[in-house]
Amino acid sequence: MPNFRNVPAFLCLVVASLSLIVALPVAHGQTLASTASFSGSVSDPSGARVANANVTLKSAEKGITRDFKTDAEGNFSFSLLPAGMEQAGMGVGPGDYNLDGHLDIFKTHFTGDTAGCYRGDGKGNFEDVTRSAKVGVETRYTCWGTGFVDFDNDGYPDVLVMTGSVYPEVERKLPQYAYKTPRILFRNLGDGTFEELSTQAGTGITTSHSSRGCAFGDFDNDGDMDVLIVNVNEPPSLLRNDVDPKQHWIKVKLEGVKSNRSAIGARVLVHYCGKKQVQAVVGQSSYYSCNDYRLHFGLGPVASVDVEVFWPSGLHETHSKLAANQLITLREGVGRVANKGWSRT
Ligand SMILES: [Ca+2]
Ligand SMILES: [Ca+2]
Ligand SMILES: [Ca+2]
Repeated sequence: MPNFRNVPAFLCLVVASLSLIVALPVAHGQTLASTASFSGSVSDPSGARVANANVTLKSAEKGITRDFKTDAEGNFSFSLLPAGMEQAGMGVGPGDYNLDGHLDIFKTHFTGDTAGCYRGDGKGNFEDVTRSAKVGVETRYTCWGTGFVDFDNDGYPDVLVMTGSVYPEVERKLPQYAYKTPRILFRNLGDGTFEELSTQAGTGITTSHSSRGCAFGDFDNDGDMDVLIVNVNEPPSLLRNDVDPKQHWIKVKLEGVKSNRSAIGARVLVHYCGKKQVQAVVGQSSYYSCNDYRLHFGLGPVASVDVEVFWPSGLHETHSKLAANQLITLREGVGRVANKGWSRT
């Protein structure tokens, strides 16, 4: 069970960073009229080494999610995600909630609507599994930053969602639409479904704020994922997560050589318990935020894992029997190198 507590937020300026919004006003001859980009996520769900950009746009009348696809020359075309659905997209995060090695997408929406969970098939196609994954139970809040992160290190990525109304004046007339609202935590049950944890995950979750972006990372390097949250007109929240230390984990940091040095665009596949989880190194995430570049995989009781790296250059490397509970730094074409800025042994 993850347990989040607020800690003094003086570190926030070190950790927090605003990142780009994917802005694609014209996509290869197709015009997007009356839209505004809120957040985006660029990844390569099909492994074809051409990126897809899942962009949440809010039009003048209705919010629409566009799934941009690129061809080998870098030209974009777009389609709705999934076809025909219109929702007020806010934040978006890629991850692999069902451990099939294919990137999935979690996307947040306005109050009165469900969040969206889209299961990828590894070929660039996504199926809306919001209902079957049981994340459609929560519709009370306007939702923003989000992501698939394994907060309890049981091996199954969970979901955390930031919330907060847009208009502070509304609650005076309509008290059911509070300006400050609690965070939402969905625990992955490992069978393709989630359960919402409301009061069980600590005061960092239950305390109300009007939050927007969030960045996931392990700021205290103790092997569990913490969260930095940006709030409107108040200090940020830095939530320290405390979980069962018996659960294992591994972190993978990539250094590109032929690829870009930050390895943005790379995919890492970790094999454990007969399953495989994929994560992508992305330049932006959630909502106006940027996560820790060290990819974190909860492993449950597993003591060692096999790791595959798909570099943006096209190089595919495999590293076998890596022990759990450590950071692994992998340099493209070289292999494992010494960690930098990591005191844990
Ligand atoms: Ca998946
Ligand atoms: Ca979990
Ligand atoms: Ca931590």
